[in-house]
Amino acid sequence: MQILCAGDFHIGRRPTRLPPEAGVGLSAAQAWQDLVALALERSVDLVVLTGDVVDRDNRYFEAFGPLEAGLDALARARIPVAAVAGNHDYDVLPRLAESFPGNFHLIGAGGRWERVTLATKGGTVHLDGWSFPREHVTSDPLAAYALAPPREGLWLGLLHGDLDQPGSHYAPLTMEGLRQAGPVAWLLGHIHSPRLISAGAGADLLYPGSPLALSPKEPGPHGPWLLEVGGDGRLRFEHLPRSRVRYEVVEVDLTGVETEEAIRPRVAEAVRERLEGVLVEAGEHLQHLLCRIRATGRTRLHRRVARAIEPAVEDLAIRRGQAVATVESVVVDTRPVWDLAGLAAGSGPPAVLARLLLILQEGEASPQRAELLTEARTVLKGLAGRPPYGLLDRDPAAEVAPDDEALARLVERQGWLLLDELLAQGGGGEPFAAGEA
Ligand SMILES: [Mn+2]
Repeated sequence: MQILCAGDFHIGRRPTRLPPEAGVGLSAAQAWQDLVALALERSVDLVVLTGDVVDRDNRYFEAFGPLEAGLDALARARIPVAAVAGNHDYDVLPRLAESFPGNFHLIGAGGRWERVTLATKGGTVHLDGWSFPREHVTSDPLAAYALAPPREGLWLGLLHGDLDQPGSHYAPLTMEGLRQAGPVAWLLGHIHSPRLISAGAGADLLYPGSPLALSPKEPGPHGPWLLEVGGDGRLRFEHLPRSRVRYEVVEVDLTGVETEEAIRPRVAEAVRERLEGVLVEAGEHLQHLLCRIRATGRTRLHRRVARAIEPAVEDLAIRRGQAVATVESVVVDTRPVWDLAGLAAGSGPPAVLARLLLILQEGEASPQRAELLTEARTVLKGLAGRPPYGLLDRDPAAEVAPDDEALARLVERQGWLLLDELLAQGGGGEPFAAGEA
């Protein structure tokens, strides 16, 4: 048995931050049409929709035509559709169900648990579902769930709600409650980032996520899921990353960049690399990759990066086949390069720190450097395991016995960070800043 599952289309919406010249077909309505085409192509046994298929703000204008056309095509191919309503389409989906009696099953209308049993060509499936009766629901719908286990066939739960957010106004659910309720898997809606929770005992939980990526807050792959029931009766989940739009955070290390003109090629290279990587996964389905650039590294341009980088990359467009990658926004997280020699000649804590950093830059033969590292090693040993320094354990360079080079890198990095702090507190350290013409 093959089940195609998706939710949170929000038909009526377009992905945010797309440039105005972005291609047509980058809409939630198109993502629905793509899902229908895929269901027909694979000749699946069932399509499951987990709510918020239609966006509340735009519900009648864009949604009805494509939804009716798609449901009509699925009905003609005898592929049933089961759905629960979410907080956005609690009023639209029941009306749609009336137009498609027999093939479109809205389960649990009005917030009452209901079981729909379907005899598909791949076998019998029982779907226990609950639909939003109104926009806000502040209690866990599972509290009223009391359907008895079916005698045979696949047993699935279908629900729209917020997971492990106790104060949520959108049907707060608990992982424990769902996993112990009875069905072998819960197909969920509301959270737009795809998430499969499938370990240990208890039901599998799947948030299929929105099949079209809609916001930079949901980076990474998006697309429908294919559920397959194997011979052993267990479910297998396959994510199909078919979203035409994708958001990615791309880190660009500006270390060594000395001029404003050198920023753009550095960003372009990183964007090109990411586009090629994403295309390996998404293939011909990807049309637009929107990159959030996070500029990092230590550069003499530090204080000019924020001003220079956005105009330098706003019209950047890297093309590969049908796909284009552009920059959606920039976060600057670079650090300055300080003039260590100038600082070391001064006085106070920054001078002491600058002298230490200069010693660290000396070669391995330097006795001063060796002495410093021995001292650092002793201090580090004393710190390891003490609660406030637990984070140090996460640093691969801070393992129990780092070698001299790893230790030098660790001390140097911490030294630079401390120097940034000291100079920022002391009024910015303007007189010491190097290369800030
Ligand atoms: Mn929702």
